Amino acid sequence: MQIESITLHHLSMPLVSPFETSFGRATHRDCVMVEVRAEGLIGWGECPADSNPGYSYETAQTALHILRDFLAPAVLATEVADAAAFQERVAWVRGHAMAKSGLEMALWDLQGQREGRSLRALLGGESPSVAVGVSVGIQASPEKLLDTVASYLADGYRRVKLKIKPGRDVAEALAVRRRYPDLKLQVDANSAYTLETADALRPLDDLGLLLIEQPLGEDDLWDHHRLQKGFRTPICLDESVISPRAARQALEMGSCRVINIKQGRVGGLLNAIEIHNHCREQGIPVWCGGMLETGVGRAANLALASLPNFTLPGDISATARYYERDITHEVFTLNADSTITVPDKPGLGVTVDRNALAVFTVTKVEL
Ligand code: NPG
Repeated sequence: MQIESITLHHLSMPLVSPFETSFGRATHRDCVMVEVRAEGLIGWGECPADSNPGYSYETAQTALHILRDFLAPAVLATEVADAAAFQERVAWVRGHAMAKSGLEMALWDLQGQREGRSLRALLGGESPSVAVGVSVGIQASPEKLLDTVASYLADGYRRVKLKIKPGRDVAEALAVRRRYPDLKLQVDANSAYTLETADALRPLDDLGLLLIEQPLGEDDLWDHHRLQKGFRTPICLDESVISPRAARQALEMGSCRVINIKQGRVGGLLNAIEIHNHCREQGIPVWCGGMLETGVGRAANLALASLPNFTLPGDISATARYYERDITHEVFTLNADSTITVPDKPGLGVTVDRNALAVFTVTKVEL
């Protein structure tokens, strides 16, 4: 594909309700949409770097910088065969996985449109719909949490993830477990504990949780191994798995028994598939994480989650859980069985609503 132009759109989108995690409270979600024109087609990619470095060192501003000054120049006005060719060309760029993933996604979208194949088909996905759950932010009190969970269950979600942090963990999980003894339930600490303070989490081991996600440092593998030894509940890694190599090492060390795959965090769909395949060979279940994506990133997550080893429900909720107005014309809804249907049109299978895009654009860079 001959790459003709690239436009970067830094967006800030209001969330339907504030989302609180151990690293902060968000009322808006930033991202950088990458628009790539080639051969009369337009491909879209979403870089999920947020306004602040609470989850990752990457921010929308660092992603704009890396995309504008290094990644886009590597492909502009050149022939790029596919996502693999792009990754080879930018392999010298250290880190900045989310920036890379945004441009890579746009190339997949272009490839799919050109070949008339859906992203699911390109990636080797199987299921036409994928099991999903909902991620519930830290609430004002355990009572408020029960109300919020009840309303998501009324919406049809059949798997719930609770955000936790020190002091807002066991009582909350216990309250939900008592009310819903059979609910598929898991917790996510986003690196809020140390090996020492994680002792407070011990009662969680008796709650029949699907998993405990990223309790310790975002750069840690070894202490997670030590923690996992003392827990029957699987530890799941998110932040710490930044590449296929990190995934392999985490499994070799016994740092976790489940992996959350986010294509943005690992540098794109190619790396995500590599991690998926390795976990499958090792008998390790994976699930698709979410970063409050717009309809563009959500379409990519759905295609990815249709691969066979995504055996646990993903953090891929319906559009209405995140945004009153999204930037895609397509709106994702929850099916009665707590699944979402994977788009089957060519490429990502979604179209961007230019009016909505303009409403949420903070900065636009045309290259
Ligand atoms: O459904 O997209 C979703 C949100 C799932 O909890 C979720 N994401 O730590 O995994 C996380 C968290 C997150 C949100 C991380 C935004 C980074 C940014």
